[in-house]
Amino acid sequence: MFLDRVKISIKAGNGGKGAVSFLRNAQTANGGPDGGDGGKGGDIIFKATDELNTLYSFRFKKKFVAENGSDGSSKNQTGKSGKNEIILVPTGTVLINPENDKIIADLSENGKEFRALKGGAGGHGNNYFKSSIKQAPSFSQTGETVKGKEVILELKTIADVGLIGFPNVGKSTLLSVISNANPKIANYPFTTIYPNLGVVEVLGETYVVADIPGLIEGASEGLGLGHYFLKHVERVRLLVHLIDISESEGRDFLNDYIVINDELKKYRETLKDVKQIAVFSKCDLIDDEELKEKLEKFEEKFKIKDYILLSSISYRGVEELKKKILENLKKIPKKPPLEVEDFDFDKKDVQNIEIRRTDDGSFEVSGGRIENLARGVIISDPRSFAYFQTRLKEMGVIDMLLEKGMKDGDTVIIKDITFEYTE
Ligand SMILES: Nc1nc2c(ncn2[C@@H]2O[C@H](COP(=O)(O)OP(=O)(O)OP(=O)(O)O)[C@@H](O)[C@H]2O)c(=O)[nH]1
Ligand SMILES: [Mg+2]
Repeated sequence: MFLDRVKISIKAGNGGKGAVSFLRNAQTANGGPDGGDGGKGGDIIFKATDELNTLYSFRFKKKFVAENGSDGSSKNQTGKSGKNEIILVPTGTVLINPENDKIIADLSENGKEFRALKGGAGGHGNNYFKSSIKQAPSFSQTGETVKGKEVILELKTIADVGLIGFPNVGKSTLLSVISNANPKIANYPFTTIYPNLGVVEVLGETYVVADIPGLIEGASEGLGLGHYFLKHVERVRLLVHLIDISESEGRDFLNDYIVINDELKKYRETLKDVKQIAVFSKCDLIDDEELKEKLEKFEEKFKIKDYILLSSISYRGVEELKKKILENLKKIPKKPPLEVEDFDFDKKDVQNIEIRRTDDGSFEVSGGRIENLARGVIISDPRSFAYFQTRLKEMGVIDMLLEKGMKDGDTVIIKDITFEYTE
């Protein structure tokens, strides 16, 4: 079973809580604060591998959560960091932000990694908060919590060459004779229902060929299977276009050539600029005289003299085609990875400080980091609260509130904390 587009949800680990602890041993009956920091949460990392060629496994597992950081403990021990969650995807997988359909990463090479989400920072233990005035802080900070996100995975096969043409023209048969692949072959249309990849070896060099399901008229608008799979030839450097010159299925071979090229162009304008090698398949089914006549018509109509006469049964033209593909590939530079949007899920969350005026005139502040900060406050502890206020100032939240018209005596609400602003 093949699957090449799927939406999954991912969440990095939360940071661990900092510890509140005081050193106590025989030498120091009442020692200083020694609560360690919480550990960092695990990251979400995508990694490309050639071992996979479909996103099928994501059909059953759609939720990925990295481990949370452990809480800090006494003796200044930092909590253990959460384990990263490494999600393996087939090489050629593209990550898309479902919010705007923009590409955020292109895992175009075996082993390439992309860190999609960063784990939350661990909270500081009370040791961190000791200063000349806070000699014995009895508070610590909770770890940063991170939000889950959704991401679309789309597989855009990476191959050097794409085999295209009507159904049943012999694409899979050709792939089976030139490469190590073993695709299904049968004498009916749409035998191939998902792309097959094969590695071709010729003159001591190799290249990768993708055989995609047959195209028909209207493929670019969704008819047949072709449209869905055209994305797998978007990235090839060379197209090998098979045309059944024996017309074994009763179509006109000249028209076949026009229809397929039209569909490519309709699907994506740039596909028409991809270099093509025209290959006449099933040459063994017609005699030389018929072949000659047909080739003349083709040359006359399209002004193309450069083509290959092929029979995957008698092997006519097979070696010639393999070499011709190699020659062409040498002249065409490798395609760079797709352009990606600069993207940082966490930043977006953290920087989004929102201030809302409630019905009774209070100021309600929300947003990633502020809420995290508020979680660590122990209201009953004046030192904890003072620290919170200092941080609000440092982060520019007080200025933002003043800009929004906050005055002496106004009420400010941040998560569970409500306080009155005094100048
Ligand atoms: N005589 C002859 N038959 C061929 C040749 N190549 C393929 N065939 C036959 O044509 C039929 C279709 O071949 P496939 O390779 O499955 O065709 P395809 O283009 O992959 O078809 P779809 O996957 O349906 O798009 C099979 O019965 C093959 O044996 C050839 O060169 N000569
Ligand atoms: Mg096939």
